[in-house]
Amino acid sequence: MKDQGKKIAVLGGGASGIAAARLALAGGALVCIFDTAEAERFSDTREDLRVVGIEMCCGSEALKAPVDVDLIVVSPGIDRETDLVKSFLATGASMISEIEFAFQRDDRPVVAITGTNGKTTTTELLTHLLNANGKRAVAAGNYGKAYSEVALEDAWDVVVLEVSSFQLEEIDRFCPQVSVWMNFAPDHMDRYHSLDEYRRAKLRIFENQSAQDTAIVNAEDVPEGIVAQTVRFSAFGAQADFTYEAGEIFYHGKALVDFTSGKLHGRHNAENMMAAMAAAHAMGIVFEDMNDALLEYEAPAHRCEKVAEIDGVVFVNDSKATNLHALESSLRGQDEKVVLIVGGKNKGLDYSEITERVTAHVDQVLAIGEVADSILAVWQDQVPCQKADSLQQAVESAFKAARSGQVVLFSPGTSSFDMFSGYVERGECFKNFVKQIKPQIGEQV
Ligand code: UMA
Repeated sequence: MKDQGKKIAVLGGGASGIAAARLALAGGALVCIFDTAEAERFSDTREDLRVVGIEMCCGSEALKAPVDVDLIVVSPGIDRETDLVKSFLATGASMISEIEFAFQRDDRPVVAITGTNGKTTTTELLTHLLNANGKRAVAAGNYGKAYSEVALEDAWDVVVLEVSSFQLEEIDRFCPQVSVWMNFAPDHMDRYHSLDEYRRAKLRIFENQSAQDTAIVNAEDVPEGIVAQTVRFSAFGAQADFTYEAGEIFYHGKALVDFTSGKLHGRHNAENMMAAMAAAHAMGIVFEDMNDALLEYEAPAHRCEKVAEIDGVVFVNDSKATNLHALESSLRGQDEKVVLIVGGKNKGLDYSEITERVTAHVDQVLAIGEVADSILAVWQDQVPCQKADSLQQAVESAFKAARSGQVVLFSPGTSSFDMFSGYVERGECFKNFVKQIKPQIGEQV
């Protein structure tokens, strides 16, 4: 057994920490989880863990690192500057991230996907494509199960990992057979000192790949220094192996799939599809066998999800867009100008940052929530704007304002906590209000 007799300290008692502890235990290690939250939070799990032989040390006790630790496994949400990490590093033991720990204990091929936006859709779609073609694939990592949990399961041939910058920070030998770089935009600035530091963490996805491996990258942002064979994609006109034109996806000039007859919406989703196709291809699936699986795949709920078409007006629910970058990326993905429903909690965001995008892609704005007045103040001189008192009123007004063939896009660009418990409830309400619309000419589909 790989970890026989080793003393392994797992930092963090969340999903990844518990999974790593179980994996360490299965390898014969003596395991203890250290978590600075108070013990009461773990009253349910702690006893279950103790019964199988995993100890847990909580609260201020967790900061007293034992001197004889052989290996530290850190959860992604805990950064190097916390007291917990500092006290363990002071023991001199080496520290790796949970995904590194799982990678060293699981020899199945890994496809890893990173990026600021689109990684969950790409992870899901690729997993679906592989499964539809007889490869038993599982989605894990930052999305789905923790990698360490999957490493204990026999049911899989391929692991499709969504990976965050946090998970990549403490890797060592982690080497995906296929790495995917969706895009990059500012995020997590509460953890990083600079944008460059955040980007460098993400770029580690490529650092152990060799020329036998594949790197699938957005042609608008090709990172330097990649050693793996590079495949590029772009739905926005950049020179690439995978391209998009008039609703179709092309590979080296050959049409592969009619994107518009599928269930995804927007060019950014066309890029997610290209990345998934490129990764499946690198894993040995031929393009001819992908079509059905690509067209039947539905977007995860609340991420540019096509909800209904009423009298030719298409309603798209993008309630997951809780920041301006997500809103901007949804707008950029639209082929024609949309009617936009936007707004929610006032997080102090500067809506003027995306005015240019709004004027290029929006015919009419309906602003809701706490932030509605600030949105009107910023955009109303550039594009017709109206305030709605509720989401239901906004949906009704948007339907009146939209032409047949036009999209009503609900992409709030901020969080929902002024009106809803979260983006899921907000998206469900949007869908219900759309259902209540009475068609004037055609049937709802
Ligand atoms: N903790 C301490 N001391 C500290 C800080 C935290 O003990 O100083 C403890 C907390 O008390 C808590 C534990 O650490 O009990 C939480 O660890 P964690 O934040 O790593 O959470 P997990 O439950 O293990 O979830 C993590 C990922 N979370 C983060 O990266 C923040 C999950 O991604 C991931 O799905 C899961 O591992 C399984 O691999 C979530 C996420 O929000 C979805 N990711 C970020 C994002 O997508 O933006 C990156």
